[in-house]
Amino acid sequence: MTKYMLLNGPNLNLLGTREPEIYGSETLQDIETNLLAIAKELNFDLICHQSNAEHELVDLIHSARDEEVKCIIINPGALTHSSIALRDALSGVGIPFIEVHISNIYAREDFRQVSYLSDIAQGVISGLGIEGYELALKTAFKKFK
Ligand code: CA2
Repeated sequence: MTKYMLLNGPNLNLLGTREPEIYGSETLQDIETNLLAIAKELNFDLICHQSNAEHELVDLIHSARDEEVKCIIINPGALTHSSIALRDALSGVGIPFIEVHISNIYAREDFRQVSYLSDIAQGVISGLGIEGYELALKTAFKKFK
């Protein structure tokens, strides 16, 4: 069965608990439940992980190659703006990935307007709220089988 991976980075486990004006009121569990329901309906596998640790995200990206994941949907959190390690991991495994941000990073602080990943991503979705994850997953299913 075709397999995809959803990765969420640092602090995204806090979704729904604080800053609802920026990130909405739904939890990461709500997001994952919704995406897993889509996976069931469309008959594909979805592996979901969140980690606050950069090295764990790197290891998960490496594991995606062993698992023959066809596309990674990743919200790298604040690591977007700093992590050469995540960039190297994603380019190293050579699996297409879609970068998702709940907020519009281009309408926020200057430091959030720099992504170390966007130029090697298949696409970037930023500012569409949690709908962005669904859009990314459905696009992955259409494009990468
Ligand atoms: O907009 C996004 O999805 C971000 O990737 C979220 C990151 C932020 O550092 C990026 O610049 C943009 C932060 C995630 C933190 O999420 C929280 C949720 C609720 C309460 C506190 C933090």
